[in-house]
Amino acid sequence: MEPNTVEKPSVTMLGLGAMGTALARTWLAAGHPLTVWNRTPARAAALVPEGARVADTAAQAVAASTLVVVCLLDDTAVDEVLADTDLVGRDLVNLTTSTPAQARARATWARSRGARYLAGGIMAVPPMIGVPEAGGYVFYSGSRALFERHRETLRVPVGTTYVGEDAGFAALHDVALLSAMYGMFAGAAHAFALIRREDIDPAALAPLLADWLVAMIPAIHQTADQLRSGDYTRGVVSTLAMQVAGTPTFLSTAEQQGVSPELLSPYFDLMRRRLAEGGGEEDLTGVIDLLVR
Ligand code: FVH
Repeated sequence: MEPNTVEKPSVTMLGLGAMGTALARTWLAAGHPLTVWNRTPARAAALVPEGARVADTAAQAVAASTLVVVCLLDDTAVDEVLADTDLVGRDLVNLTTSTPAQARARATWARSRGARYLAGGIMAVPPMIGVPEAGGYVFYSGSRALFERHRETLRVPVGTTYVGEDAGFAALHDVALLSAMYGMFAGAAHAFALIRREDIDPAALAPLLADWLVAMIPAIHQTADQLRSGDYTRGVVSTLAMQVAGTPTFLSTAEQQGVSPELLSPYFDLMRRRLAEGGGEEDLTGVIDLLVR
């Protein structure tokens, strides 16, 4: 068999924190020539045995490859690191967590500096990088042409999901999913608090809770279907009126168990407001309209 002599595209990686290092290692392992730079040089030096070339400055690192991947703490760090670099002709892929507004502003800024721009929102933690079965991925948005050009390289560390030309969409999808995650964690925190003072092993509740949350997942698709159709009664199984009638049971149980209702009450307040507006026969979807100002 002929040896594979096609050289993989070279990559520059700026930022070698926990995430940047994990990303860098996968490109090195896959045979991509990799130039790295990090504010604290020891983190870059640690990758030399794996084949990384270390640049002395961010500007030198940017000059080393057309594809420049940035994974820094925040947008302020991106400003500082890229300030004295020449981005003309570079394909800048920014995986730093940002707000949608920051991502859009950064895209405009990058284009004004002569770069093509792709924004990323990482849906993974470092141990998931380079482990396809872990299910992590990165949301990308901005230049579709740029995404297509580097798709093969970008998918080396973790999966890719392109969500549109608007550079803010990757951040928006990232924050939307993580916000839902925090809602789930809040619900689980309340559940564990309810049993905290009882002779119930949290480890016994955990699988029941996890299975229940998984069983409720189809409701998310039903919500989307109702939002698209504008008919919030479509397919409703448990009406808002019925669910509001049940809320005193939840609040009384919390009180009896000595648990603050502060995580549940705001959601119940919204349910009651929607009921008062006449949404009793609907699903819970009407709450979304109360949130959108
Ligand atoms: N780690 C995680 O679980 C999450 C998963 C989801 C995505 N996030 C985002 O990824 C970005 C980087 O996160 P990280 O885990 O690599 O973060 P750290 O390990 O804290 O490394 C931070 C790097 O940023 C450098 N840095 C910070 N400030 C500056 C600055 N002013 N100038 C230059 N570099 C700066 C820092 O350098 P050093 O401390 O090593 O010198 C690290 O390279 C982030 O947006 C997460 O939200 C990770």
